[in-house]
Amino acid sequence: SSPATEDVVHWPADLAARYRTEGYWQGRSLGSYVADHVAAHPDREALVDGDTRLSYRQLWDRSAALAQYLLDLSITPGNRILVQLPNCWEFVALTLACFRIGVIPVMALPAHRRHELTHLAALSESVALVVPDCDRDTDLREVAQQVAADVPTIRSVIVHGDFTSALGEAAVPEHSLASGLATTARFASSEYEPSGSDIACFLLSGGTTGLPKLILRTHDDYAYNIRACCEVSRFDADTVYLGTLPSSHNFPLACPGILGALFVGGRTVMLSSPAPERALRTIDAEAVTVAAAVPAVAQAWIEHQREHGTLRGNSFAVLQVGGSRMPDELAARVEPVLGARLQQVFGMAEGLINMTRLDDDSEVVVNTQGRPVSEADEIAIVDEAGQPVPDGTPGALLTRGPYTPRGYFRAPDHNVRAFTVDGWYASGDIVIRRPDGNLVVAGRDKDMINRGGEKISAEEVENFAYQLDGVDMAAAVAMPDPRLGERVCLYLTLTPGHRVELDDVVAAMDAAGVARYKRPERVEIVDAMPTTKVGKIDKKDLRERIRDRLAHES
Ligand code: J2J
Repeated sequence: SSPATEDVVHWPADLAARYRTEGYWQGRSLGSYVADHVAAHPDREALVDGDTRLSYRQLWDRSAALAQYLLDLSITPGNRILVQLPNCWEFVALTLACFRIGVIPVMALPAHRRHELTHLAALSESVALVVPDCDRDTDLREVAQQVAADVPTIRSVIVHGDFTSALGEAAVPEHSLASGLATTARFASSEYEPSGSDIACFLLSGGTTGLPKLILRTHDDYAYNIRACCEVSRFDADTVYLGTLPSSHNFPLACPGILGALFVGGRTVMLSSPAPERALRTIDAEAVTVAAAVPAVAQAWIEHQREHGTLRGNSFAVLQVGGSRMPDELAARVEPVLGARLQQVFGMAEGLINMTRLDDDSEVVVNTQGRPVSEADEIAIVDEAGQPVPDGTPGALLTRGPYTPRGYFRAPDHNVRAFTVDGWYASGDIVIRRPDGNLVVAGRDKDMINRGGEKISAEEVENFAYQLDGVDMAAAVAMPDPRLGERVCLYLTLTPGHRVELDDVVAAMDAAGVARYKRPERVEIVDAMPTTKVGKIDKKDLRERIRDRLAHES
């Protein structure tokens, strides 16, 4: 039931040995770091979600109940389960339960729908799905059953939330997370304790290919990711972290995020949405010290604070911002308006995390995306021939290190392109290294659209366009947006006599069960696609066209 070895790319043995001897990898499970705090101060508050307040002991007990429940459902060490939950304390309890018994959560996003869930479940050979009863107007119990009908490894669906209404057609049995939490815990944790080299979880790649890849993170490497981030962000027992970005993202989960707060004996306050009024009120009410946001959220908080002055307290010390490029003008407003120090974070679920330091000069914090969190992170910035470029010159960012895996799960063909023969991960980001070592993200050479931090593969959108009658050529490109940074614009050429509009593309994507955030927001019909010298569609030209056109329209 554990993944086959040929699906997994390991670090070279000598390097792995070095990471162990030098203490980066400590040979411990993620849960064991939390267990230390359960033992040392069981009654300290660990997690707050609305009216629910859980001490370290209570959170630990609930995770034990869920662990036992999974075992009762014959979900055993090495099995994968697809987890799609909103931000809630149950997400944390379930994640810990998995970490404690070596069940591997696949971190799906709340916005995912049948299309993504089916792919992720099939690729990971998940044995169960964990979903909320609904999200917005979508009945996810129904979606989960459709996924289960298409993915033969799935044996059960575990539902969080309303469980009373009858289900139309059920491919597999449904269970409730609530009854799992009511399980009288009796599992002997030592029996299942994972080792450091075991797989802890699967994160999702931002995706430049048609369908997202799975990133396998071991207990050793992810624990180091968390510890290194905790150190740079100075997390400690007094930290109160606001978990408001979707928890299954690497940033709020582990950089240092929710898990970071648990690693240091701090507290996390969960919020289901980053909407400004409630978020700012919660920061005051819970004396939050640190929050993580994407630039669009930071902007919304700043605007709200300027207009309403909601934030009055002085607990808020650090606002981490990352996921997409923060405009320098916005960065400059964080501290004056919110009173919190800005920490820019340029990270990736594939590993490498860069951060500005809390004691950096304002100039660095405002104008750069920081530097690697670990002295063991290797980075190289290279030109098209793969040769290093001098500081100050843009180049493609390559990286290796103790928490940057050497390959995607079960993706040998893609790995050849995404990793060099020497094991460097090609992030697809174009960066400039300043002489002081800080990086500035200057662009990218990957075919992805970054919509307010959510990553959209151009190829995936184009594939849906190609399914429409009359579409001859399709090219999805980023168009600038003042709030989200980028949105998807779809360029099409059509076979004569056909008409295709934005609604048709959106309808096709909806029918296929695709997450809403991937929808193109504008279609441009052209007579012919511009091409490069080698005959590929010239997306740079298209990006410039739509940028000029939008500037003209406004
Ligand atoms: C520009 N681009 C950025 C930034 C990420 C912390 C923070 C973010 C992520 C994340 C993460 C950027 N400026 N500050 O996992 O732990 C773009 C880059 C990068 C890609 C990774 C974390 N911060 N990006 O965003 O896996 O293009 O991780 O390669 O979702 O986001 O996306 P993702």
